[in-house]
Amino acid sequence: MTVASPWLIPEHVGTGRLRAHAVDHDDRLNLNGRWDFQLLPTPESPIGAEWTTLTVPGAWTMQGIGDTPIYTNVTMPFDGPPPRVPPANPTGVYRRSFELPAQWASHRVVLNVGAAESTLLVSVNGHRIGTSSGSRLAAEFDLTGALRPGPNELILTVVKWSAASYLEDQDQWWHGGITRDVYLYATGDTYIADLTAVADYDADTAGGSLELTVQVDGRLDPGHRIEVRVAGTTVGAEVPVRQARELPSAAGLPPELDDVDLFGLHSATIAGQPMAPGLRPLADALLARLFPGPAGLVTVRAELPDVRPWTAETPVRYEVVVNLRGPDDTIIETVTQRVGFRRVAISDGNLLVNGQRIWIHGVNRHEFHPRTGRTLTRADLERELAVLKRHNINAIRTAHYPPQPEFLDLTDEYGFYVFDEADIECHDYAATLCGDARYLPAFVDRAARMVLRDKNHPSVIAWSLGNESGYGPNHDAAAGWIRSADPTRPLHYEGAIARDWHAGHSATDIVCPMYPTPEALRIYARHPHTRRPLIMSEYQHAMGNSNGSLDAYWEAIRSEPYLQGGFIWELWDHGLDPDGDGRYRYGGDFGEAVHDGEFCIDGLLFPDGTPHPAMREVRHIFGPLSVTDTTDLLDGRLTLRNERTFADLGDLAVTVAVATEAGTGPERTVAMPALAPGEKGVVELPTATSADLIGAGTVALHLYVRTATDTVWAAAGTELDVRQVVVRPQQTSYPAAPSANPVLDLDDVGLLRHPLLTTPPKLCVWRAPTDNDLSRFVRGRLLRTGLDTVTRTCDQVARTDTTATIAARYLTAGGAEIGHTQRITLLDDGVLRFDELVTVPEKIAELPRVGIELQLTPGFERVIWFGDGPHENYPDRRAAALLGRWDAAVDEMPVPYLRPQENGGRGSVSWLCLRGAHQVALAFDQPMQISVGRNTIEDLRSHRHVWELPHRETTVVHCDIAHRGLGSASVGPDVLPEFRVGPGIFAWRWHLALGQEALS
Ligand code: IPT
Repeated sequence: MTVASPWLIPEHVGTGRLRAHAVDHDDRLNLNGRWDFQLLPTPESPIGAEWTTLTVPGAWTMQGIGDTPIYTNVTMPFDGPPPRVPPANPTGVYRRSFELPAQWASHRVVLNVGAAESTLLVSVNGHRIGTSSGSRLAAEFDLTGALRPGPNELILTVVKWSAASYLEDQDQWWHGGITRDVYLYATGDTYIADLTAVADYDADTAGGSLELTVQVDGRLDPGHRIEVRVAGTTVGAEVPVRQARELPSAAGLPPELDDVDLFGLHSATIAGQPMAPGLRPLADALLARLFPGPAGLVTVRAELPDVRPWTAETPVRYEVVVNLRGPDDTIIETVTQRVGFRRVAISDGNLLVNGQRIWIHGVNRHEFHPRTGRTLTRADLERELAVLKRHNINAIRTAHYPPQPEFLDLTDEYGFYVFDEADIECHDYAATLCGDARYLPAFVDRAARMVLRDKNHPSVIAWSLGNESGYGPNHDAAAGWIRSADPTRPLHYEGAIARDWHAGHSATDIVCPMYPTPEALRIYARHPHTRRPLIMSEYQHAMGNSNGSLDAYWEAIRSEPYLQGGFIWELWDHGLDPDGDGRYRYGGDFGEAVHDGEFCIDGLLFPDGTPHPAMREVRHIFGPLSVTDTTDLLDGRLTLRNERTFADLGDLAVTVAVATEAGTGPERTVAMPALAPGEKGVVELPTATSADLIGAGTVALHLYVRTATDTVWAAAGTELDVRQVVVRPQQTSYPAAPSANPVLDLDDVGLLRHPLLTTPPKLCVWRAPTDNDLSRFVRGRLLRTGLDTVTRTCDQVARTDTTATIAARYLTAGGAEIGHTQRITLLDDGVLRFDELVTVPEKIAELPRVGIELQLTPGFERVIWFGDGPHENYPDRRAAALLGRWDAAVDEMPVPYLRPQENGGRGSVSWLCLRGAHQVALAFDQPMQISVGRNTIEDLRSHRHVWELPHRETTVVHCDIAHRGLGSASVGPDVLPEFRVGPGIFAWRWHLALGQEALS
């Protein structure tokens, strides 16, 4: 049965499609590869004679066939209202032929199309087989009747725009085509159609139980049996052949029913071995007979007293082998299912796993690949999940649709808590579609098929109804379906609480707001109506140089009830690189008429998978252990706490090293006490380390936490965190070597002249706006001040041979005047001392920085600094930064955010040296925020992509007495008040040694 033009019909979800299920059939024929392809301008256009070829899976928009990607956030890429579909509607026709393997001759053959965007039509050998919509779930069709010996021709037609596109308005690229695997599988005419494994764990008794429901379909004869093996034990039960309605309603059962186990319960037996202790059929034979299940449905239950539980920290899984035996006892089919025993519950306002309140150290994760669009290999998934594990991330929201199936196999194996999200986002029509009954079938279909597919994954601990779709009856319908079908997991839906955090109970069990402030979390936690756990569905918008104050969120979360964490938005920068030339693109780069520019470049990972520096902060704040008491540090003792929920720290190796201004000393191993989850314990530092600590020049103790054993996600020795204890305040040292060129030379406007300077040390009050600075909430205050164009006027220069006092004014485009007095003194050793006095008037409410900028001639290649490092850090993102002496290439200092902006900062710097043929040293009497790079603020401001920046050999140095934090205001709160820079008087002293002989 097919429907004409299903892409036009909002009620359409599929025709001829098989029911979704959780069983994987191994007997497969892979149809991935090169397919014949043609792109039609509309679905109604006739198929032409010209075919090209295309790779399946893979979006056609990434394969140079003329239809290119479009990036929009909220806005639909075509005019509505729903269900209107634009007349120009790219339609891909995929064709290939296949022959059935000889051994499939009398088999039932099913086609699985993993994902097609957005409406799929299937025909085989000229027969119309069926249709499906929903771009992120597989569609399956029984092809058996349409197949023949020899070559068979399969045509998959994929219509890009449909009535269903309105439900797929996620903030990501619009692509077209088949983006997941395509394959055939075969079964016998009696087969296992589905499997539901509820593997429960009771933390009080430390026992597990398994309830396995097997749906057998096809020809059902008396005598078919299901046999289940788990944890070394086998349980068997007969498959009922009758429907419930066939049973007599009168008292008494016909004698033959005594032979039929209707629930598969009372005949549960242990095959071939004595019943294991604790494994017993939980049958009530009488009940089973009174309420028989439908034909083909077998439920087997077993209690397993000694299972080890599954958690994200201890992802222990067991293999369940299910055999379907024929009446003659031969095995017809074997299905293997991995299970993890665990219990998810909400109790007293806490989300519990195995009875414990857990932390959600989460990220939102889209399916993204810079070359294919969103088609990922298993190796891609492994790499991605390994990066997350290595950064102590333990939770993933599958924003905003169910992931490809293998992903959840890996999250089960690696250990993650997953919030599995239905493919529903009608953002542009959020106010209406959630209540539009024409879309009701699609809401329920998308939610139900996700649950049916993913119900057996221990990693999935909550179902999400989708994203940014308002809240209406269609949500409650989907919620009702899920609650009834799977009472073992809570529901998550942000729309239900968007207006009122205490509302929306029918659609969400978790209060899951987006982008609240840390303060709002505290208010919720203390509110008298609070009953539900709060897990932020999105926070910490990672766009560009961002993620300020992650620590402030976690201070609130760890100190208040009900708060359990959240999912950072988001994992990937969605920069596309169809040509593989490293020139990553964002919205507008494909000539889209309507687009949202760089807003898709908002991840913790660059498009190539390299972590942003913010990932260091993430890793640190989610780290497995903390230092809780340092009182006895100088006696060689520290108190550590195991920050995990389930596991001890036996899998970690801890070493310590002492940081001084001269560098970091040797690492020495710490003998760790056995610490149970949450437990504190005292560690004794190695004697030699204790001795170093009290030695001269010590500034900090660094504590390295690494894996001690190989895991699937990291080799032994992988660093998971570095903790720091600052031992004594930084001292300012003064550049030791004398300056080679001891003159104080000024130009006629009072600026220093020196052969190594291309730009003299000048006041700088501007930074290349970060994405957060450009947010509409911030830009008014920060950018409208006109600080980006200041004009310097030199009022007075008073000088002697060795001193100069320069009074200057900086007039902003906004009409405000900043006063700057610079007093330069040439010291006996040739070093220049600067005394700076900057007066920022009240008229300038906020500014990005106050500091000195200078630029050095070409030839400086290395930078050594003493301060926070080694990675980029800012005043509100420095929890993971380590005080020490760091050394890097100048070219490694900048961070290549795809849209150029302020970057590469390092805080708490007392001194830095730039080295090449010469050495230039700067030392500060107060710790400064610095940056060192090749490009000027104007370079960064005026280019749209990092790969367009001019290549320069000069070195630009900034040293700021005050520098604004980063915040996350591109979506979310601005920089917290304590990290903003406002008007006032700024006074500091620093030294500059220009042109020293290069030191080794
Ligand atoms: C939120 C969306 O859920 C997410 O998909 C993404 O668009 C994010 O914003 C911004 O990058 S919705 C917004 C109204 C907060």
